Amino acid sequence: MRRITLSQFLVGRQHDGKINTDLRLLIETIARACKAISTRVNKGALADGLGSTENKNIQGEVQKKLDVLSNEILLEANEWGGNLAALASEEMDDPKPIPTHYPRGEYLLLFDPLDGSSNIDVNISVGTIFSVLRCPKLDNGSFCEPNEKAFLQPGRSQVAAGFAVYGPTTVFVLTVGDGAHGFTLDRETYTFVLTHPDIRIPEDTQEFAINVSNQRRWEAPVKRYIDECLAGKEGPRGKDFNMRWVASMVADVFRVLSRGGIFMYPRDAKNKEGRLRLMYEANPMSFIVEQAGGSATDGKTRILDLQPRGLHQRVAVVLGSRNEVEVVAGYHK
Ligand code: AFP
Repeated sequence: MRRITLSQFLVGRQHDGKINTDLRLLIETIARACKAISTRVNKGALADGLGSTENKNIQGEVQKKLDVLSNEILLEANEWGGNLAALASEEMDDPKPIPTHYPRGEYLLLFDPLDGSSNIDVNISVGTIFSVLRCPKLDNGSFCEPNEKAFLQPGRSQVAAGFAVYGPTTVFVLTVGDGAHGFTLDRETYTFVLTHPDIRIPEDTQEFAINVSNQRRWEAPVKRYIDECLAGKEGPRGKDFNMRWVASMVADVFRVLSRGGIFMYPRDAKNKEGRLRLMYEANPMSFIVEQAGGSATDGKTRILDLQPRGLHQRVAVVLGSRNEVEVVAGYHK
């Protein structure tokens, strides 16, 4: 049976009344930008795309050349479509309102243009993560000023979210609130084709993902959980566990979506708020994971229920196979 393309999938969702034309155009535009980023990432050292710039982003992290380029690709692709009020990015201190010489629309777009960029120079999978919110409206029905405050909505307000993982294949994973679906880039036709319809995360797992080098800094519930995984069959869990850690959230989350698992970046003595960013990493990934039947918490609270305080705030993340996330949440109680 012929597979359908991302465009056909989105037209279908529009016919079902799930999304409107503006949101369909927005997602198509983001996917087209991800194709352009994928092409640049795949060129690697051949295109002088590796290495770092001299400047740092608001996180105080040295910006890789491809971080900056990926951000520019997403900005240029999305500023003229007439469906956005503003954009926000890990690579930009403040939100960027759509320039006044372009029409504005009802959506707010947030993205991490190149997640896992510390892996770029060593040829390990990286990706792009995005989240779509509605711009709040004033009582008279006009849009609020699309400043930082307009973006500070809990993750459950997202209308769409997704990510592209640039790995052995480029896969675009999307949710518009009715399941999570994966589209593989067919490089012959240069179109995204539906290859992973209605992704379901197994409720149980024997595979955990965490950066164990932080172990001495973890809080007690995390220490207990990982110790029990390491104790294996002879320990309280009564089964052996395996470990994976790519240090690219997009790659680790795609693996969890594909075969189950639990992904953790907990808060610790060094990363007191956690390391991952709420608005454009944890929220979109949590939306996708929940739509695939998994769950996502900061240890105590469902991530999608967290009220953001700042555009670049960090958060602890425990997400994946529902029953395993429940074990960790139970230890935090
Ligand atoms: P970079 O984009 O700076 O490489 O960070 C990637 C990331 O935000 C996320 O994708 C990884 O899961 C996590 O950080 C890796 O953190 P560690 O380098 O501390 O393992």
